[in-house]
Amino acid sequence: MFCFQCEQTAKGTGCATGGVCGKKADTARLQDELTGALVGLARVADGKASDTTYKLVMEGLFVTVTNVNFDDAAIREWTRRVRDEAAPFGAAETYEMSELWDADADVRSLKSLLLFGVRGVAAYAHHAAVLGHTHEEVNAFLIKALAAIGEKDYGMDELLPLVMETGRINLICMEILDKANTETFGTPVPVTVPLAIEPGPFIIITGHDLRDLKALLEQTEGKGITIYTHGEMLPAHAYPELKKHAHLKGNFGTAWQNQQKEFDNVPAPILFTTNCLMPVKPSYADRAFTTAVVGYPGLTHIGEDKDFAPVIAKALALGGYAEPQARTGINGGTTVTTGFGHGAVLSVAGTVIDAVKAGAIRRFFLVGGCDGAKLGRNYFTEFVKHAPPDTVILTLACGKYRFNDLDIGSIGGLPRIMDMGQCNDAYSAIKVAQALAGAFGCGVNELPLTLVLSWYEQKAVCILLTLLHLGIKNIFLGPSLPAFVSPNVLGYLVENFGIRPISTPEADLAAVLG
Ligand code: FSO
Ligand code: SF4
Repeated sequence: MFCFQCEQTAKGTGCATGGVCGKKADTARLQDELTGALVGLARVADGKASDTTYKLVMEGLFVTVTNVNFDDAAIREWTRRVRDEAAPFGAAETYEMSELWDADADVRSLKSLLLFGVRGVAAYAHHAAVLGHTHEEVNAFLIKALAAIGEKDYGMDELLPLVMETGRINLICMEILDKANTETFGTPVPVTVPLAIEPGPFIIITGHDLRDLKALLEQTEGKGITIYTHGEMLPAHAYPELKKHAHLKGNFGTAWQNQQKEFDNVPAPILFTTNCLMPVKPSYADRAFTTAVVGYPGLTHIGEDKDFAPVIAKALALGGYAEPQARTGINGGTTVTTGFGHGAVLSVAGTVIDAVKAGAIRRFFLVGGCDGAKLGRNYFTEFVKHAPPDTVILTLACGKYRFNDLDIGSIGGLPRIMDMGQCNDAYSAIKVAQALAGAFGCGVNELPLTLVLSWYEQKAVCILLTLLHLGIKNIFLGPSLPAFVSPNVLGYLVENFGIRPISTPEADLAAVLG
């Protein structure tokens, strides 16, 4: 096997005998086969694809994102469906992924950026699609990008523009997902979310899919079951159409990499709607459920009918805790806040602008992105702790669990930590930055704003490409640089966008604040 698509890849170069994520060599080979089949489909379906083709492409790409699907049988079935879809378009040649992994360093780097980028885009497109929102340009680009991966003669000149275009397409994708979420569930409002668990049967729901949460809330209504969000599901508490369900009670646990420890010994089922799923321990395998593109051998999978009856039955059988459980976040806090999307932040834009003009807010830091297991990720906690009191921390995605239970005070009535939502809500950060730039009559790069990003998997790749597409410079990136960025490609990114690896919180803060 060969895989180097995520931040925790072995030795910072590539997983070759088994994944650090727990992916076995056979599964990696099947994922490559699926991707090769998608490339083959794209090469014959370009210009002829139907909605069924697009849906399959979206799912096929999403399935291979890190920590989504470890189920060989399910992956084989997707490959079969992709090949069947390709058949009527003509004889699809098989693309061997080894061609990509063995290619010249720069071609391999750019094709990887393209592939991993569209895997991320496909995940967001999938979330929008299940809410009825699709975009022709996004669909067509997924096909175009996959077809390009199969082009043997493509070099830097052809691939670099496609990599940059991935950022533009992902911006469209995040925009339609924002529209899908807000039109379906309302505009997020700031909320304080408890970390305690109430007595009685409960269900933990994790991942990014808000539609699944809505269905679960409806199916558990009046059954004496309470619902707790985990990981990237936390921002759900801020959406009016979700928070109106009184049994959506609070948030459980921290970021994805702690799940094996946190899900142990809990008298409740866990529903995985998307990544990040870690190899499931036997101690909770009988109460872990998957749905949509997520899969793990031996777990009960909830199908497209979204009938969560088995999850509900498990919750009732386990019964939950007899007594209330006080729980805290990583830093000892008992609550967290969320809901500071562009709707909420821009509704107080006047206050924000006045605070900047008066010097009460010296700088905004967007400290966002994925969490992960590496020790160096403590950087992000320390960065927030060391940020001076006249700075504001905007955050999003699962990396926030390092610091979102900290109370670092407020400025002029605005909390100093504002959670904008999931990783895809990077769109909110972009909207806010563009609105502030408009108000101050400057470009985004001239704003008192610094981006300090943590990456882990492929959705972070497409978000980074979007930020580059928007011309955003001097982004701090950590905890380490992607293994799939070749020295030449890194040189291009540094020269044109000033991307810099994180160093220490103290040094980076000093470099920005002087
Ligand atoms: Fe985190 Fe996992 Fe949302 Fe990722 S839960 S790491 S970038 O899937 O998608 O932030
Ligand atoms: Fe390794 Fe990451 Fe690939 Fe898993 S997803 S096999 S950890 S590079």
